[in-house]
Amino acid sequence: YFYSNETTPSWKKVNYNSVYKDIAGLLEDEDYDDGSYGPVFVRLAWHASGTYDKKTRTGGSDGGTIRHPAEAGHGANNGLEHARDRLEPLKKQYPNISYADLYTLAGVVAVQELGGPTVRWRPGREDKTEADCTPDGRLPDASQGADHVRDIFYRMGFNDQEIAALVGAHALGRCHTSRSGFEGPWNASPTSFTNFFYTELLNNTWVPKKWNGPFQYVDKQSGQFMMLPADMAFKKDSEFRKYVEKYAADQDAFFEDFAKAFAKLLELGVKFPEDAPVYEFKTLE
Ligand code: CCH
Repeated sequence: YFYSNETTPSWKKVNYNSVYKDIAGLLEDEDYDDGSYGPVFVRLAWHASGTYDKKTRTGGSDGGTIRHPAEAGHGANNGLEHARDRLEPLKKQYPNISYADLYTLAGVVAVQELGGPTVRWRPGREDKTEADCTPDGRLPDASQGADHVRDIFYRMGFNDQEIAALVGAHALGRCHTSRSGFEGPWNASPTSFTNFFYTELLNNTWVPKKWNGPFQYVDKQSGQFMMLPADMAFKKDSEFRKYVEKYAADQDAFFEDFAKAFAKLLELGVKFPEDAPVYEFKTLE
């Protein structure tokens, strides 16, 4: 490439609208889970970002360190290889995109293409080495309650309203015994981004699941849907519950607040280049 300007940073050489379309093309697969990689893409973007510690300004999506065995191997990240492996061909196709940008963008594409709100996103994260991986234990433990959830998310810099909005992502996907030990989807439409996490949480009677696995809840009526102990904290804790009731009653309010909190999550600790543009991608058909 005789004419390429060597000083152009690699993040500027990527057509992100094109990457968006290609990620969207990887979502559907009738042989995977409920037919979509979208939920596990959202979980990958969140776990890549949710290691942030505002005090030490370490962790977060910058660095793309979740791809390194030292971090990929944290128990909370079990199963995320399915998402990374699915995205790997795009890293080959667009060698100038950082893993950190690719993984966070995949979360944005999944939210939008599964029917959720538009999420503002910026490129410019840079990949780092295995030495930059965060220590284990920064992501939430699903068997715990409101105090633990607050400790984890306050450490990132979120407030109760933002935490309650973020957990609405549990409208998507399911738990896998082979990954977390827990089992089942949260509702009947795990490949659609909806406010059903809140409506199911409030409207069902949740009873302990009778099994040999870790303690979790199932809905009394059908036994098909699940809640984690940490999910149930959003019903029991009166401050969280205010927002659960609001989002259950008002899907637009949920979409607006989720979009803001999710965009913030994906940017925690990232030092963006000054000229990095903000994208608001158009959702495809
Ligand atoms: Fe989550 N989540 N999450 N979660 N999560 C799991 C699955 C998904 C917790 C625990 C679990 C967020 C917050 C929390 C998704 C998005 C978000 C699983 C099952 C556990 C356990 C993993 C498995 O077995 O495959 C806990 C605890 C918290 C907070 O306290 C936030 C925030 C987000 C995104 C904004 C998505 C999506 C899934 C489904 C993944 C899939 O593969 O279907």
